[in-house]
Amino acid sequence: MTLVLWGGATSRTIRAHWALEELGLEYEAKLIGPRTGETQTPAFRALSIKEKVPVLVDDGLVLTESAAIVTYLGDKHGGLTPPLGSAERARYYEWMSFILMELDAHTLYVIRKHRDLAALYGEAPVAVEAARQGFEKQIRWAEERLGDAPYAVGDAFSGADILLVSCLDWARAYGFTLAPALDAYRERHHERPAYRRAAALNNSIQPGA
Ligand SMILES: N[C@@H](CCC(=O)N[C@@H](CS)C(=O)NCC(=O)O)C(=O)O
Repeated sequence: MTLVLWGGATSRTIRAHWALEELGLEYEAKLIGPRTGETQTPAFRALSIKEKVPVLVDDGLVLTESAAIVTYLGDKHGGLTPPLGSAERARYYEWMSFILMELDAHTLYVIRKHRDLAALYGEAPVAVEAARQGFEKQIRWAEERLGDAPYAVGDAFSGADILLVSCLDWARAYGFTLAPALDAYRERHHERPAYRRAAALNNSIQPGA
């Protein structure tokens, strides 16, 4: 099969599964968890020495990074990404950068690494508290920008919605209280058939210890 997606069980891997499902693409799912040892096999390390999922293989192209995978698939197959050079595309990049940096890397992932995975990355209560406060502050921009709109960008579903919902779900799982409009937005997108198929597949394995 041309398209192969490696990875499952996490907030990052569901983004890639969801994009593939939204676009109706056939693909082979290699459902490996991030901490099962499966990202350290020679076969996987030959694809990515980051030892992280998701990884997409499309013929000769090996692509890491969930946002890059979602955007590449949208651009290639027509859907999930606004036209290059448009104002909507500028908003798309703005949302993607914000979500990756302010909701994912600097805040939720810090909590994950230094609280839940403290045995691996070290306990850092001060960093965890700063990350919690950082998330509370940054999520206000999403609240204000989204308002009651059904989609993050313009009047169409896009990759920005995939990333935003994945982080809102992650935040809820960590006990953050979201504004009612953000919760309603998240729940509406959970009704999408593509989300349901992606979630069933993604959550059919465990992330590992
Ligand atoms: N920025 C990357 C993050 C990927 C990432 O950290 N994946 C985690 C699972 S959510 C992983 O594979 N961790 C394994 C490890 O750190 O060894 C993306 O968005 O794809």
